[in-house]
Amino acid sequence: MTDIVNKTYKNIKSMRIRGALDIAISASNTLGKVVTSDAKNTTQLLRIIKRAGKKLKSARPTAISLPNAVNYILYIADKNGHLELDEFRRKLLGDIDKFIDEQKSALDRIAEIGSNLIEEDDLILTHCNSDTVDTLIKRAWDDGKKVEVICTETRPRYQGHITARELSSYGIPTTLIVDSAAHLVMKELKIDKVIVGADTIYASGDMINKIGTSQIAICAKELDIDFIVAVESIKFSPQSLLGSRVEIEERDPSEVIKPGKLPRVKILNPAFDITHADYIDVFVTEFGVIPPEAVYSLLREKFGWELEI
Ligand code: RI2
Repeated sequence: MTDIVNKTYKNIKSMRIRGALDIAISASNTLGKVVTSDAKNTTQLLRIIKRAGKKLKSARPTAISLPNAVNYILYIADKNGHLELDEFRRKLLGDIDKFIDEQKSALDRIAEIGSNLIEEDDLILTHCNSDTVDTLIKRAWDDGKKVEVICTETRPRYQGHITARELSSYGIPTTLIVDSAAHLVMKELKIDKVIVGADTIYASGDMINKIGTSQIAICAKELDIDFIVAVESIKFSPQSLLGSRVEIEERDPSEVIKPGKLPRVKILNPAFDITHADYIDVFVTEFGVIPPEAVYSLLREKFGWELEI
């Protein structure tokens, strides 16, 4: 069973599986498989599940959706630790399936709610690749809004190409720009809305997303363009209510430049940045559209279980 855990760990770490929601779902699926491992009794299985959860959480440090999903499953496992082995397995597998279904419906609900914010002929700029944003834009398109989308290429890993491919193959007029063209394009082409996904949201309403997001948010503020974040509540950080912060992932320099090409130059490769609440107009969540100031209450209401651990 450690094989499947190691495989998922490696896939998440290497970004073969990526996107804050997908890594949470993939870790949850993997824990579901771990639940079927051989074990003498519930106590032994609980130990195996906890070990797997710890390993999966360590795959990437920034998207809080990963530890949130794993912690939720470990919490349910602990709560049912008194059950006899077969019943424990049945209960946990049922709860994991339900949890995954809830995440998928959150995505659909966000698309439905977010589509109402989109107006006919909107020119939308997005950064990186967010499944949540893609789903929202496609939903608006299906609802008959003739939008156009500008995608930044998103150096160094070019996830903007994924967005561009995804939306253009859906029939949505799509343009790709280099990251550094964002301000000029936002100004000259008169972008109506910036819509991005997120990896982690703090109780303060600050949010973490792919590197480069914060400078786009600053440009949006200067140009008076709506800055919208499409995000499932699984990406909200309950620990931030107690002041905790996630680590900003620093990835390998080889993603930026071929090793040895600039031998005397240090390469920095931070994968995420923080956009302060002041630069965000609204979050579109599965519970509705909320301003950054409302994140605190939403966290207290929805993540009571997390603060109990
Ligand atoms: P969804 C991604 O991180 C991007 O930062 C993206 O905006 C965010 O996760 C949310 O993605 P990475 O895994 O959950 O590419 O909306 O580093 O797909």
